[in-house]
Amino acid sequence: MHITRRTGLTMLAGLAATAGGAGRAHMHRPAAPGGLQAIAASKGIRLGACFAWGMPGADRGSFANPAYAALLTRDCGILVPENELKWQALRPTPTRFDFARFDAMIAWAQANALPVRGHNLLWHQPKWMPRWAENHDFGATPRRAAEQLLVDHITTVCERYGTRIQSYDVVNEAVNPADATLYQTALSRALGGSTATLDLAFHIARAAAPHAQLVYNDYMSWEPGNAQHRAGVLRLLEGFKARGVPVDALGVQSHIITQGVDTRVHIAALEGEWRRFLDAVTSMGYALVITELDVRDAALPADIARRDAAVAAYTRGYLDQMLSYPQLDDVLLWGMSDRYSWIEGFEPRTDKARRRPCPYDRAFKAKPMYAAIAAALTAATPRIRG
Ligand code: 9MR
Repeated sequence: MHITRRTGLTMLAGLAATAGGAGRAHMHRPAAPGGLQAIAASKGIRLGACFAWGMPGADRGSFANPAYAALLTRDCGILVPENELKWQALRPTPTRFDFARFDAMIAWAQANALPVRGHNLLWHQPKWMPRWAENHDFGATPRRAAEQLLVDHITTVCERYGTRIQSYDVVNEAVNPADATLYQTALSRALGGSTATLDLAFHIARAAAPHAQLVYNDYMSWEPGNAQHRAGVLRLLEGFKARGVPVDALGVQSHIITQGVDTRVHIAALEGEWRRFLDAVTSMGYALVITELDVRDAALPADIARRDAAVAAYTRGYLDQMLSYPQLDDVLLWGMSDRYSWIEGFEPRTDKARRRPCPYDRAFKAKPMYAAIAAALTAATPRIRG
């Protein structure tokens, strides 16, 4: 089955979930001694992180910042662009693609034999689409025009990077946590609805990147308040199966939120429902990927030693749960250093203390969270690869 850029949904009708996907071909890079990836590799796991584009030497979480690059090459076996593959970054206009930044990132990763995940092919919320896409005139045949836009976008990206990208977040955050329904965008309205849009995105991705693992990525988590979100995601995953949509894995973002210093008590309270959710996901045949792990510490005291200890314990408890699933091979952090974490801007602490969500602090010194990740990897059962 080959989908050209001219192919629309009509031509995709009846398309079965084609073979392929779930490509687990790993690029083999000897892990740096003493880093997290060295431990992960001994278990058949990959540990990774997001990274950014930046001017050479700029103070950013970028490959071009030697201090950050050193953490990536020391601890990682896989990377993901934090922003540079999103529509907002790639698509300045309906007709143009701007690949310059991501090209530079993937070139650096390749030169260091680090595989890169693709994040993402469709962030299915109006506020995360480019402004032009939300105001787009889909013309006299809106459905055809919308299909064309989606086919063009996904095919262009997948064909450009070919087998250099082995795993894509095809659809990101389509479920509204408030009521478990799917968001609508201008694109999905023109295309005939959210379900048709998400299904089409996966079909196009499978056709354009048949080697790649295709992931639905979302932030439903284990803390209280996520029940609706989890239910919506389960319903979506069930629907994909029922309709034969080629989705290989659930991306569990894992922006986890500490509940207080008594981490043991909190984890004990959370793990039952969380396991029921993960059991439901994996029993449908989906693999799991931790795509964006970091820790929100608002519920913890400002005192750094106490805060770091609780963040570490919470991370360890979470990873122990997650790594007990043999369906989980890849664990990616949403940033290696507190210095560049998105959380500081998104959710500053009321006491103004700087957030500490990552394994390294602002001076690139390893924190207790680093040791917790190392310990969880050390304790993990080795993965058996076919
Ligand atoms: O960390 C990202 C931040 O720099 C961006 O401004 C933001 C909007 O593009 O996206 C952040 O990353 C998000 C990711 O793409 C999807 N899951 C939630 C992440 C944190 O908001």
